[in-house]
Amino acid sequence: MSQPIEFWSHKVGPNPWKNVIIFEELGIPYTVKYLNFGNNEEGVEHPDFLKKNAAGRVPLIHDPITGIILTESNVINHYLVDHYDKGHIFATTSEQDKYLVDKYLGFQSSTQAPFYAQSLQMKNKGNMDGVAHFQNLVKRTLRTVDDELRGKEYLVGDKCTLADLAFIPWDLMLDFVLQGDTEAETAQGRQKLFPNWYRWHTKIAQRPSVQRMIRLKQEANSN
Ligand SMILES: N[C@@H](CCC(=O)N[C@@H](CS)C(=O)NCC(=O)O)C(=O)O
Repeated sequence: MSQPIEFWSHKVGPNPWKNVIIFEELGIPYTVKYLNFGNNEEGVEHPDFLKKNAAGRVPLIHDPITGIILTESNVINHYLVDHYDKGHIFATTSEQDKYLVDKYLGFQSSTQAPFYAQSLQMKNKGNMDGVAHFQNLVKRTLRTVDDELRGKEYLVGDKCTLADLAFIPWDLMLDFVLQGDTEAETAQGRQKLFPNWYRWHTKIAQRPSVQRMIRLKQEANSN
């Protein structure tokens, strides 16, 4: 692959970092442009970027090899796997598993990401009732994943899939998302409440691609 994928991202927002994990897993070359949240020249709401994504959000990719332009982190990851997973690392072995991966990706983007994000938004606005409301929904999300993982190492089948990796960037922010929640604000608290989730999260977080993503995020934020 000679021409790198162009990737529009944000230094802190977790969604684009899901794609970085898959770039790293599959060794896909990419160039990154970090935007900020706002309508200035480098902002996601600047008219130039809104022409690329009317929703004014990152991630966005342009693959110069296929000409494909895409938004939505989970859709981008599907595209990357369809085109660049030559070793079939993420192939599922049955139709049931293929749709289960999509089920968890849907749950991640419709439930995990918005609840976690709203908990932080409420904190920024100083709305403590809102914080408590969304922190309860965050814990309900963790409870759901914990229940789904009972007796299982991974969410789908017997190997790591896109579903497992999609949860990681937001889950790595739980110390902030659940700050002030007496029972779940620490890793120890979460281990006690959600032991299946905790074991799975710890294992997935140790994958080299995830560790590399964590390092790249730290580097991006130290500049
Ligand atoms: N469902 C989308 C969510 C994208 C999203 O919310 N991105 C955040 C950064 S993590 C963003 O660009 N926010 C800018 C804004 O809402 O103004 C995805 O998974 O790609």
